[in-house]
Amino acid sequence: MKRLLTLTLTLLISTSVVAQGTYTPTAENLASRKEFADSKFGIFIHWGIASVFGQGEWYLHRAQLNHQEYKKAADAYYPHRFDAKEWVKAIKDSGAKYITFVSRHHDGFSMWDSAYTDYDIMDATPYKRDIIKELARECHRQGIRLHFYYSHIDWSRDDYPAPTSTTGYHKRKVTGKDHFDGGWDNYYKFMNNQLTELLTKYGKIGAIWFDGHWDHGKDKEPFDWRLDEQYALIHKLQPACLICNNHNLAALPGEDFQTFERDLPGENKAGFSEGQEVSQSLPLETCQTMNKSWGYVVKDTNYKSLEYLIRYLVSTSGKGANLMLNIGPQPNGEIPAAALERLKGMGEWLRKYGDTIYGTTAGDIAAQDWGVTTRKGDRLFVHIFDLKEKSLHLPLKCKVKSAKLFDSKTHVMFTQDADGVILTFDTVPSGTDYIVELKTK
Ligand code: FHN
Repeated sequence: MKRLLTLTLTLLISTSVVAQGTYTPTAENLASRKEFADSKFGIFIHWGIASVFGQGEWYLHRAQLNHQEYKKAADAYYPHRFDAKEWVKAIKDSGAKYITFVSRHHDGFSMWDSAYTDYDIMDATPYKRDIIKELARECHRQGIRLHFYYSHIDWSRDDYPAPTSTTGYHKRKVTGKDHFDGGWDNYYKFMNNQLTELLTKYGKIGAIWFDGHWDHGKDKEPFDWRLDEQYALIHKLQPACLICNNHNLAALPGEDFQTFERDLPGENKAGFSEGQEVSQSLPLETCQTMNKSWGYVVKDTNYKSLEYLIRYLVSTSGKGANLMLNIGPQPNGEIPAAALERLKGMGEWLRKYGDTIYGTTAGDIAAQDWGVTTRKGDRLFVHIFDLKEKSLHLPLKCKVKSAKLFDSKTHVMFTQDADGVILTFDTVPSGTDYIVELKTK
């Protein structure tokens, strides 16, 4: 019997893979992918009732709380300083081209007026303002793409298949239940109803960014998330809406770009991307925190320096990927001052040097100790972060026609042979990013 069940499950999963395998992106979707790939810089926003505790978005799980107790935070959530106009302006001024807003994280709280739950901003809080509606209106008005993060996990609902999941032990412990009540089918319908709301009530949405697939990565029987049907629904509602899933795997059929958590594509310093194959055809993205946390953590004032963040953005572009940098707003609705300062600094830098970042593809040379390269048509940008001498050898295969400093437009001396190009400077390059522009054949 068990074998028959396994066989049926395997068949079901492979059928869904075949169904997903037939996905052909529409022309609008391809145009949207191109716009996304060219944008290079986006902002991630982790915000919700968890911010009230100031302990990050995993607090419910990490502190082993009963979700009924945790839910009481909703009644204390009154972000009276939230101003969508100010948020969007600060983010636009940073040079970011898209915002990915957490519509519902693993705690299950919805940041919009959802007809499918009372555990949302309108019904469960005294604030009673549809945050997503206000944010969407401003994004559309100020002209910046809006993406939604949507959690596949739900630590509050009984119909989320928690028992077999990696994070589910907490729910079992707190509730004493080892089964789920409403059933997976019910939860799946709930998610699709919510996704339909997000894609029909708030205008054009640039992407849906899923998270939580990994929660069933270690199930004894492979878990079928029924992504094919869910992805098809999204593409039917908004064909240009891109789909991304932070599952730490190679991109699955139906997905339109691939994301990497806290790592550049192909690297695994943070430990989420082990063996994760890098797509050769889809746009790529790296998501990274500004301090060490996603959601607001009161004691985490450990922000990365502006210089570090600029170099990280440039290095991400050097890999042909976008950088999505995270902000965890405070419970009162303000973006922390340290984050605002960094947004301002990124904007100032991008207004001067954005031409070497936006619309570029990966450079010709893999990242080196001294820096990285980015390319736009016949222009190759050499971004020097750290060089100890006045000359730099570039193992280029292409022919260089001219070399000049991006800033001052002064010519840089160069020689070329079969091994590549040697640039010679008057002084040792210094600064956050010393950029040389090469015209190549
Ligand atoms: O569990 C989440 C975490 O809270 C956060 O949202 C990050 C963002 O990429 N994703 C998950 C961890 O992989």
